[in-house]
Amino acid sequence: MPIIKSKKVSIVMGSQSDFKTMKLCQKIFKILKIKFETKIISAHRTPERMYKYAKNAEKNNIAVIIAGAGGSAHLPGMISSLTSIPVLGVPIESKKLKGLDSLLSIVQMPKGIPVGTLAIGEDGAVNASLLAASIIATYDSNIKKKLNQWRLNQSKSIKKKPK
Ligand code: RP5
Repeated sequence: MPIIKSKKVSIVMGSQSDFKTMKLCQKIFKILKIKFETKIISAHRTPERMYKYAKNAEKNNIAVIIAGAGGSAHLPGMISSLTSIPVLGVPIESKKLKGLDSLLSIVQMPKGIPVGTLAIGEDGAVNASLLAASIIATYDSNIKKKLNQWRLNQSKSIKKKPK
């Protein structure tokens, strides 16, 4: 099997408390049979872990990084500053500002270092996974088939009339 096909998605998050949102990414990748890893990496609590992780991401065969963070959410941007692997940011719904703080911190990256920002919370986690799958589908026809089937199933599940 060519090496390119064995690439994985890396799901990272700033805290254990983010996992209740970010575990939805795992669910999608299991359905689509995409390889993934899951880690807690905090930009401010474990900066050295973050640096080592981002610097080794290429070597570790990571195709896409999904980074979830809440509050003053600098994790996705910091990781993106250390690697050119695409980084998708999931703003975690914070207690005090309902995730608006997380959203603005992630989406407002100054030009030069991009982060693809998704919606706040669970919708963002699911869509980040589907977007990661779309990125992988550009070079892996097997994943493309699975993703298209998933979308078709979703369409079929929408009733024509409300009850
Ligand atoms: C951020 O602080 C994390 O991403 C998390 O969303 C937020 C709160 O973390 P805990 O206080 O729950 O560990 O770094």
